[in-house]
Amino acid sequence: MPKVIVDPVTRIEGHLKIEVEVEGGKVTEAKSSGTLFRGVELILRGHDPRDAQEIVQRICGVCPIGHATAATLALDDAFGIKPPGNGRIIRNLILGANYIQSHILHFYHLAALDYVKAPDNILPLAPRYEGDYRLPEAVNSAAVNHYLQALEMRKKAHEMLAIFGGRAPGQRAIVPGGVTETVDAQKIINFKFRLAELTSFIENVYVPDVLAIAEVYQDWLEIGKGCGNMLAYGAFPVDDDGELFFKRGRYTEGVDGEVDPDKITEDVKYSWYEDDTGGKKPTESVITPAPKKEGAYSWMKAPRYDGKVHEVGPLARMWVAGDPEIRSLGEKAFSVMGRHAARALECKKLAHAMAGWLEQLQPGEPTCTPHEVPREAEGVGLTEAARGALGHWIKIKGGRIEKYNAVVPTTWNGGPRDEKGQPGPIEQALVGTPVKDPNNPIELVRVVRSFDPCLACAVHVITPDRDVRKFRVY
Ligand code: NFE
Repeated sequence: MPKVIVDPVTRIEGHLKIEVEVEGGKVTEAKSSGTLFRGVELILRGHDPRDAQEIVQRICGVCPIGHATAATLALDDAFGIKPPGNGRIIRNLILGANYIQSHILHFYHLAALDYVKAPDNILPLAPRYEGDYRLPEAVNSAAVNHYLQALEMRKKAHEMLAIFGGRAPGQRAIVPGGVTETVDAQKIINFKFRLAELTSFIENVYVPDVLAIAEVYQDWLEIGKGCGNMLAYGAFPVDDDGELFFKRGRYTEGVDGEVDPDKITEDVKYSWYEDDTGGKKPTESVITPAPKKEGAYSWMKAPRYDGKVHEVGPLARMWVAGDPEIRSLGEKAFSVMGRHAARALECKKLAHAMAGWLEQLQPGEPTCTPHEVPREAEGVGLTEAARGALGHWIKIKGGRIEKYNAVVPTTWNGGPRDEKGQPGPIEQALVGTPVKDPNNPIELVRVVRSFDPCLACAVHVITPDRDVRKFRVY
């Protein structure tokens, strides 16, 4: 029974190792392993709580806004405050700009080269896995050109973010109570023309490219199903009562349901952390590293909802929102191509909504609610980073951070088995995947990359005594 190891999986963010058993040309067992430890929660201890939204942005350079948003929602909750309308909208626009940049990045610069045959002599488009490139020549060469155009588009998305965020990617505006930035007509116009250009790219290039690839690779609507359970915390509040543009909800064992944050747990039985008891609530979850723990194989934890495995991300968001285009695919949506389609269609939907939010800004009106830092408090911030459900939990004691925990999208999707032995979503999605040539396992990376994993979010610091292997870069 050949064992195939891909370590590290390239063209994702951070360091992920995939190990699978292949029998009869198909994967029979899979292990997903995060090979770094994050540790940012330990750094936060003892800090002024208002440092949280700054420090957590260092978790990841791709989704710092998701982390700043989750942190400020946790602080808003702990401080008992809400942002004024302008503050809420600017937070949405900054987060939305980051989504657009991130989704374009994922498709063109990380995933597309699994389907688009790039010229062998152009770096960084080569080297890559061989075989199974099926696009008609005209579609293929257009997609190669779009790879370069997409770099320009991402730059524009960063510029758009910086109009209200001060800079990108690590913005400086989002704070408890709202944002530090003010609103004026010039900023609205500067944002508006960049958003229009990005929307045109999304509608006329990104979505058509994804659909063209999906058309030719239709078999990938049947591969990489995963757990089939979907979870979204929801994001982008559209009014002061907390109505969300991306809905909160879940789909568990074929049934739609509501989300009760009390049912979120993290299991560390197969993770390199002290303690191997069952799922603990994020406020009680252990973050003390135990790199020599017997049986463990990942620095990622295994988050569960009501003890069950759930996938998070654009597919989960579009599915739980009942998006007609995604729901019309039926369970085929739970697939490699389903994830790419959901991400592109969500990007279009969000860009349109952002144009409307921009119109609601009130120049000269306040953007932040004044507040005091309490001596003792607890808070929870649930949002959606580009890659999925993101939660931050904070406990304040003596006016300082006593405990902090971030449960991130990639630990939901890429985490290991739990106490009951249930594999995580990526592990489940890999099982059954055909592998034609174990020396050239393009099928495995197609499955993994469809989830858009980010191990920087999940984990951070490498263990010094780990074996360093010889590897090929694809
Ligand atoms: Ni590092 Fe992240 C997003 C978060 S994924 S990219 O989106 O939160 O774990």
